[in-house]
Amino acid sequence: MRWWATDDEHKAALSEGFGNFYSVLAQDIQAYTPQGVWWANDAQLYNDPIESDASRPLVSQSHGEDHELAIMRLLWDLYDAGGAADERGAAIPGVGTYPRGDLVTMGYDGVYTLMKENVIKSGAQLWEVLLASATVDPQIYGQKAFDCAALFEAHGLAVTNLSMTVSGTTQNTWDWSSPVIPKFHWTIPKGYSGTWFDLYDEFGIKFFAKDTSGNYEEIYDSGLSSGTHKGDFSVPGTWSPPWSPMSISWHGMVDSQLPGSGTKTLYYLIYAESHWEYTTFWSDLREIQVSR
Ligand SMILES: [Ca+2]
Ligand SMILES: [Ca+2]
Repeated sequence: MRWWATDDEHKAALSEGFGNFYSVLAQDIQAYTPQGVWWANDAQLYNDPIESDASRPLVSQSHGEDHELAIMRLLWDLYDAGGAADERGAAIPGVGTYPRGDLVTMGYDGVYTLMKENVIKSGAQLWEVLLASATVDPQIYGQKAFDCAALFEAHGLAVTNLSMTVSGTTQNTWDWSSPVIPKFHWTIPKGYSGTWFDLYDEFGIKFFAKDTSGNYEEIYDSGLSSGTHKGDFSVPGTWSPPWSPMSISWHGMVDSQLPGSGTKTLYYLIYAESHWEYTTFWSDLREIQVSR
């Protein structure tokens, strides 16, 4: 959690989740079958990261960076081979299933070296290090940045359920002839510390276009906002705050990418932070098509 948890709690969750990661790693290496030891939670620690138990949906059980199981699952997914079908997202008709599957495979050496050499003490620090490692140039990011962001979203450390609507209809296309500027929606992850509450209260949106190298160039950043009106973000207590860019911003961005007729693929994500702290977490990218 970001809002009420302290730095010490983030650090405790990180160290506990790191330890749990080793537990399930050992079970996996030994092809261990959970013994169902009463109250020992061995089945839980085994099944969750191994992703073999559909009754334990990973997404809904993770509660931000002070949740040791969320950290464990995150480290596990950084480690394991994964694949597009590994991890579950929410299917939005006509848009796709997001966050995308687990597409990161760092292996044991990769995860251990990452944690040790960067002296990682919190989920936020883990994200910052991973993002930095995928930053090609200022505002240009490699695919790895978003593959990692997909895992942070899957495990409850970033906003989720992103969608774009035009006149109330969810879609991933927009045409220049439309008089309506899209709105963007998302779900704020909930922390769990005896009660449920929103983890974040400040949000921003970034747009990207893919360059010829396959990297993503940032083409628009709204900046963080905690307001409640059009053009702003975060309606406290509201499950899915809508946001719509100002017309001049939206048209300017599309025009810069698509000055003539045609179709262009753009990408966006929502980033979030708590005003109590200042680390932002990125969601996975969503893809939209603009035409003119
Ligand atoms: Ca993986
Ligand atoms: Ca995985």
